[in-house]
Amino acid sequence: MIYVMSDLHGCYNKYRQMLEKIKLNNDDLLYILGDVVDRGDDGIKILLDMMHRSNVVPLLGNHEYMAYSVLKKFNVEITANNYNTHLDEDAIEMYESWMFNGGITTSQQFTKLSKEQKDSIMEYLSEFELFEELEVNGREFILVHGGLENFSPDRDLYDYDIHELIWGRCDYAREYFPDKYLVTGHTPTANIDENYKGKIYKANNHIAIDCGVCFGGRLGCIRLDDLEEFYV
Ligand SMILES: [Mn+2]
Repeated sequence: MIYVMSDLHGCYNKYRQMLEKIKLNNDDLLYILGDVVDRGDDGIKILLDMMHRSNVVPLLGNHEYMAYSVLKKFNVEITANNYNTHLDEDAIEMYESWMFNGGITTSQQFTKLSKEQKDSIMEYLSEFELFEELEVNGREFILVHGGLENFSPDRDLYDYDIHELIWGRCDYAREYFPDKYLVTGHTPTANIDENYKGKIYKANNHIAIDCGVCFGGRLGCIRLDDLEEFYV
């Protein structure tokens, strides 16, 4: 079976509860569409769990992108050679923007890790893909964190830049593909339509799965084989 969830935002307990609920086993595949870190307390703890599961496939969210960009810059030894040049204005701006977006919990947890754990987290984050195309049970799916900003039907998926894919949002009122489902996180479903508060949004060949767990909502998960929904 193939499952998809998104926007865990540090909610480790909800993540573990969902794995129990769907009874994830080694023959299953679980896609996590980004924003594992920030806001909630335990983003790093979730990453440390995910990276040891060969059947969990992570895609990049804007929060991993911010975390990775900043930590790459800050996770270096300051020496006599670089102390006055290492942190330029760009790095400080990136750090401030990450903190503004709830990065403090991730930053604090990262600091407490061993050198080996830090390196393995950085290596893991560097491998996150931007999107995935799948066919399951005769249905086609595109999985991406944010959306396909500046969408045009004849634009190739590889032509979207990283910001369009992870910061962009979908126009959920518009059907993008007549024959494919676009599965996204990033935009809490309550922001698409209040009636979908805490629920997976399915309309116009969109499947939006961020049910706002870190804002007191629920964690949603969808099984692509039969479009069954799960909540904790
Ligand atoms: Mn996001």
